[in-house]
Amino acid sequence: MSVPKRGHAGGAVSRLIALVAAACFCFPGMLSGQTTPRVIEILADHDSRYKMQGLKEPLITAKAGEEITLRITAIKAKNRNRDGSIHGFTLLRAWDRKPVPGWDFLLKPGTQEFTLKAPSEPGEYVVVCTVICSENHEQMNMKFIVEP
Ligand SMILES: [Cu+2]
Repeated sequence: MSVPKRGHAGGAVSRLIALVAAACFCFPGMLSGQTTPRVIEILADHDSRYKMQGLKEPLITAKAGEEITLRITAIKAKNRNRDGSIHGFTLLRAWDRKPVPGWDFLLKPGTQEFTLKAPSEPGEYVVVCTVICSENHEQMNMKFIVEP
């Protein structure tokens, strides 16, 4: 009686599967082409200004459709909304002031994160505050450039 010897081949296959599984587990981004979204830190400050560390004028730059994480820290100016929001963060297309769907946030005191995709249309955008946070509310805005 001869028993078919499939042990070797089976072992090799299962070792390969284990290796691929380990690689997927350890480097999911490498295999799927994904990366962790870039984190962009923004301060929505008590003087009704957006600020970004190291920049004289705050400016967000992203590739069209790039996934980014906004980490926004909000500090109260003078006024808050009835719902407790102290600043807003709404993205408009600079050329026609149309809001970008999904890019409309009310900020509570403290730090909050939003992960989302940059607009797919390259061009100049503007972030505006939507809470009447102080008498300087109107100047609370910042540029957002979407690169092709
Ligand atoms: Cu504001």
